[in-house]
Amino acid sequence: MKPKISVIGAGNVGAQCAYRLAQRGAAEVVLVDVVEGLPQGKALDMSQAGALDGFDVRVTGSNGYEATGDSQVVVITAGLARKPGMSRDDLIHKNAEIMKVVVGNAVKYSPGAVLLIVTNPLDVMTYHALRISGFPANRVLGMAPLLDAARMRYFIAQAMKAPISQVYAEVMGSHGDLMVPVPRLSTVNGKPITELMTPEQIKLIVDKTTNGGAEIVNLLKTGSAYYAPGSAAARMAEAIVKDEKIIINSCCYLTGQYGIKDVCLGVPARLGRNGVEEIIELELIGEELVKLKKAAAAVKELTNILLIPHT
Ligand code: TXD
Repeated sequence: MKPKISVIGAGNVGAQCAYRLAQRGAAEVVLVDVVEGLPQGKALDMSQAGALDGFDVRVTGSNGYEATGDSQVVVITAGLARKPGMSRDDLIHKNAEIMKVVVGNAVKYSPGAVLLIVTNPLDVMTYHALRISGFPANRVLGMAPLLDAARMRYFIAQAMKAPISQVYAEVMGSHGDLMVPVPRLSTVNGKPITELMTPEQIKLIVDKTTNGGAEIVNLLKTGSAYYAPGSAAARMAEAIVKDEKIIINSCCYLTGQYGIKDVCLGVPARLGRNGVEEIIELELIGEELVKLKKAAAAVKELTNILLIPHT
């Protein structure tokens, strides 16, 4: 029997995530949304695409949570997305309320699941979900650094005229202005971009990566990016259900790694059946570590608006 992955929020990101999961055949997929007919309609549409795309997994839609029972991973994309002029942080109170309802139901029906948070502001919502779920920290993580790294890989590939498959990008920190792209650890064919590009070129890549989401919001005008975000969430959910043990930068609860604790922040993590199975501590130097700590302090401040510390 295939494992089950539920995706809560059948909007742009949730639908793309569900569709990628179905295409990859990683798991049975359940799509949930408050809007009547929306998850059912999208699930039906995706299932019919199986005849064309060559997949045969069960995709169902529901407005309730019974169908999500015993999911191995619950991906949470429910919430509001940014519009032009809004920061991710503007979404905090509304999305925190939605998160409370969604996490409560996810925990009730799938007490053994790993929760993969996508809703913004990502680092704050991951912490919020961890706290309200009562789950151990390894079973609640967030998707953003993988997306941010995909964006940086794209910008590097473009600048270097290199195939994107040969580009690696290291991105840590928070999903927002205090993102921490690390050029020294980002490579083309294994060579650090600091040896391949000028400081000006690198600064441009870092700026474009940090503003990658805003650039798309400004173009779309009615919402935010969803193809790459949905694919990133699907990739992480797949790594977890397949117990891949691969390293994917994720938003994780830190307990002293990098000298940071009691905050959820983007760091490299080994993902497997138990969610975050190991947090990797890279040797950051100088400004890199300063920027990471600055991001941690900012996320903590924002998190404190909503919450009491997790114990
Ligand atoms: O890197 C990242 N983490 C992100 C995060 C990248 C892209 C988008 N990011 C955030 O994900 C974005 O800022 C939003 O907070 C979420 C979802 O973005 P999306 O673009 O999918 O938004 P939509 O299309 O508006 O979809 C949200 C859906 C919509 O269908 C609502 O009806 C539903 O969420 N929704 C709910 N579903 C279930 N239960 C409740 N309570 C609920 N409330 C709203």
